[in-house]
Amino acid sequence: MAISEKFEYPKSIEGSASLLAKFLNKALFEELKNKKTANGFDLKNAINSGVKNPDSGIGVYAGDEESYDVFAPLFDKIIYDYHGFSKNDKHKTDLNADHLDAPNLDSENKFIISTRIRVARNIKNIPLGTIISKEQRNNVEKIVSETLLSFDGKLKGKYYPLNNMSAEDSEQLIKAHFLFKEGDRFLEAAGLNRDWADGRGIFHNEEKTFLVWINEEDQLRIISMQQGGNIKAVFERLTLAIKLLESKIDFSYNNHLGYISSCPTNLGTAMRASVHIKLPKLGNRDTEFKQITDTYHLQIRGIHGEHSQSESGVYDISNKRRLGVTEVQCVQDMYDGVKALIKREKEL
Ligand code: ADP
Ligand code: ILO
Repeated sequence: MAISEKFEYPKSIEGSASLLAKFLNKALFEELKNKKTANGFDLKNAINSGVKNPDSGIGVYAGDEESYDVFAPLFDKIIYDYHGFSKNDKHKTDLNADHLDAPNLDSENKFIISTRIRVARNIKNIPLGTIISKEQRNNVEKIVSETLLSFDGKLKGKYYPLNNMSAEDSEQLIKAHFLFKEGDRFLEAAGLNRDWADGRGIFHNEEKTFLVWINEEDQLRIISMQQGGNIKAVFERLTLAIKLLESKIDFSYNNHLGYISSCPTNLGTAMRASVHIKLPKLGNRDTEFKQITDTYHLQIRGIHGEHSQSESGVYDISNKRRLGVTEVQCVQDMYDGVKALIKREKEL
């Protein structure tokens, strides 16, 4: 923004269905427009993605942990709307896989193609990707990749920096659902694509069942995935990796919001547990499909991630709630919902 340009209430969000548009009225805009965090993250940074993309569902991003305090009059409402979590609530965590009740739902592999569980993490006292500097981003890459390279056993793997990867290799990894693509227009407007592809990369073990994305939307996305529907095995591997990483790196966490993430939808557990599942019959019955997913707090995505379409009746089904529920509950939501979906698909 040129210095002389005035920061005014954004007209583009009028009529938008985003949570930003729902809650940022003119009075609130005036209250927040000159506020900044110690890292210099301001309201313009926070809302730019939703302003540039009025078709956003949410429309805001944070720049650091402090953003959630400084812009609380806006963020708290968005958080309440998305997670049903209010400003006096406390987050809780449970990474004990023994607390999960999840016998294999589909041992004949008729419905579930693959299972993936990821969590986001960001390092304490380093700005989030929206305003991180190039040096800080490179430092995150160094800290995380060196830590991961010390892992042994089934988590042992290699680090592949993106700026050193051929276009063919990255395309193949993206197509096979292992690697992230360059951020879309939502991430672009949030500042998350700056200096692409420097400082970004992927660590994975030989089997590609344990993967860590470095410096995508969050500084770390820790991922456990495998073919088929053994949800418990995927969760166990993930919790092992999280515990190891947490013993070596201090992540941004507080008792109210849990793990701090750049998008408020990822706060709390920062967990998305998903299956790619074949539901060709239910997929043709929009209302009924949505009724079941709503009952179990699930989200439906296409098979190439967020904002993509389903192909051949295959859907990405994942937990929607992440804050105010434990990690075990997130996975249990997904498991219970998938069980109900398979039951109904069989009946049809
Ligand atoms: P995130 O999980 O970080 O929110 P996306 O929705 O963009 O991000 O998904 C990232 C990648 O993970 C995409 O390639 C998507 O197809 C893949 N993916 C998600 N769930 C599964 C799954 N259960 N099995 C295989 N790939 C998956
Ligand atoms: N900013 C986008 C995406 C929000 C949720 N998804 C994430 C965390 N990638 C929007 O507001 O639609």
